[in-house]
Amino acid sequence: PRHTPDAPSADPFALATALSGVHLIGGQFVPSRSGKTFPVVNPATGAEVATAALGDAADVDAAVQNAAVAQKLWAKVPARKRGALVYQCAALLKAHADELGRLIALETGKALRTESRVEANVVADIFEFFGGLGGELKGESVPFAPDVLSVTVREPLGVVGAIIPWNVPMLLMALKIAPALVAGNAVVVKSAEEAPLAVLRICELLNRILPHGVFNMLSGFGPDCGAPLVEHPLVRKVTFTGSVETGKIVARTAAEKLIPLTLELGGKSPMIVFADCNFDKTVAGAITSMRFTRQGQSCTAASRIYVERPIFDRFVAAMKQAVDAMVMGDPLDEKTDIGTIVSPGQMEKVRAYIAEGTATPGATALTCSAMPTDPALKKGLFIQPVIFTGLTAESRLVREEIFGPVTVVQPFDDAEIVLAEANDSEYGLAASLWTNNLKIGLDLAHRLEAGLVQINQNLVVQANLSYGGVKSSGLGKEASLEAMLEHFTHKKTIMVNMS
Ligand code: TXE
Repeated sequence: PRHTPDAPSADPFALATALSGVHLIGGQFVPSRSGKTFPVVNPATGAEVATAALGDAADVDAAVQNAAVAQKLWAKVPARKRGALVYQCAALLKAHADELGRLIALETGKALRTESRVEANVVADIFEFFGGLGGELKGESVPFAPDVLSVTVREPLGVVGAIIPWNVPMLLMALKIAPALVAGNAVVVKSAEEAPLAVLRICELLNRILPHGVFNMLSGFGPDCGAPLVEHPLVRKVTFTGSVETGKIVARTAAEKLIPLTLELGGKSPMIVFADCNFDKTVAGAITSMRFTRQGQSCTAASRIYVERPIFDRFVAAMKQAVDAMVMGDPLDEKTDIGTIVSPGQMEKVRAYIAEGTATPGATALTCSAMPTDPALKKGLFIQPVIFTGLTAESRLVREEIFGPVTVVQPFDDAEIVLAEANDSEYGLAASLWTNNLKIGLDLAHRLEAGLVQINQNLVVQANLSYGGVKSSGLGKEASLEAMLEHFTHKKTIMVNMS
């Protein structure tokens, strides 16, 4: 029995309490087999707002076994009917978007107006898009011989293990489970330890529409709950978003089992600004591309900005002025532009990079925006955004993913040299180019090593556009029809000899 409201709740604190201490397994909200929980903390105050069930291998086994049984029945539901049910979920998610936004703001510290509510609306959109694609799970008739009928059909993979991070957990979960379900798979999701609540609420909503057991949600830590999920013999596909380091661990296990894998592993995305750009739009684009509103905790954050020398000084000054005007404060306050860092561990990581950059000879650190003054937020994980100049290509701040409100701006004189610098990275997730010369823009867009290149804009992930990186940024694609077909089904050939 649950004590969560059917109607959308305006009080994220009450909802967090009501969602405490359970996994969702086989349509039932159950505590961990061990009975253990862990705290969920509001990063804006340091206060515990809920507990989450602490999952381990026993919970994983229960969830996967349930999913395996449900999947057999779910695969027999006609594909368009599966899609129609997923489409129906979109309406319910839309009705709860504001509530989900508040809940994710509470547990991750992402500002409600600029980030959290936006994410909640994208989630509904993803369910709507994939819900309409049931009819696209079709095969081909292949010419072979006059008396042989040769066709291909798309079949589900079975139980999918989905592991998600904390930065945009609702969106990343939706990109995984909506196409997996429409394709006829069952899913077991392992939420991120920092953000187990909003995704659990989503599952609770889905559980009102979809057959019990086709999706299951476990909370817990990586080695104790994520690893057994990847290792479970009945899990036939893994889809993971997180760090490169953990992605490699997951990939090793998937290789041992010889199962397909999708990985989305972050980035160090270059933004290249030419002097002929629309100056004001490009400055605004730099602020949104860097996702200062999410404290830079974004895999596509424009954390390396290259600006053509004639406008370099003016551009850096305008960026600083724009970030200074942003309000850092309580994530749940509608006036807030910038919320908090997600966890003390992440805070330490970001501070270490800032200290290293500040101590680098020749570097300048422009600290922006003002710390919140509200005494209730004095334990909050706030970091003032920093714009670095004067760092060289060898600096760790230019090479490594910081996942914090830190960007490095460098001048350039030559398009070929800046292209080489942009490509000189282990990552290849996203890039953007800002110029009114489309000839140069398109030429560089083709030669940038990235899964996504945008010219004169920087939009967030779209349900119908393929998304995913090259190099260490990942394997395979998410979003789009192609992702559903290529990553959540296999193509079976059936031949009938009619002679
Ligand atoms: O990542 P982890 P963390 C990057 C970003 C960030 C860094 C560390 O640079 O600073 O990673 O973040 C689960 N088997 N990104 O520690 O560890 C874990 O419980 C199976 C970029 O949060 O990769 C969580 O659910 N699962 C990224 C998920 O993996 C395991 C988003 C991600 O955690 C596991 C997040 C294991 N052995 C961080 N160990 C992006 N691509 O946007 C952990 N997990």
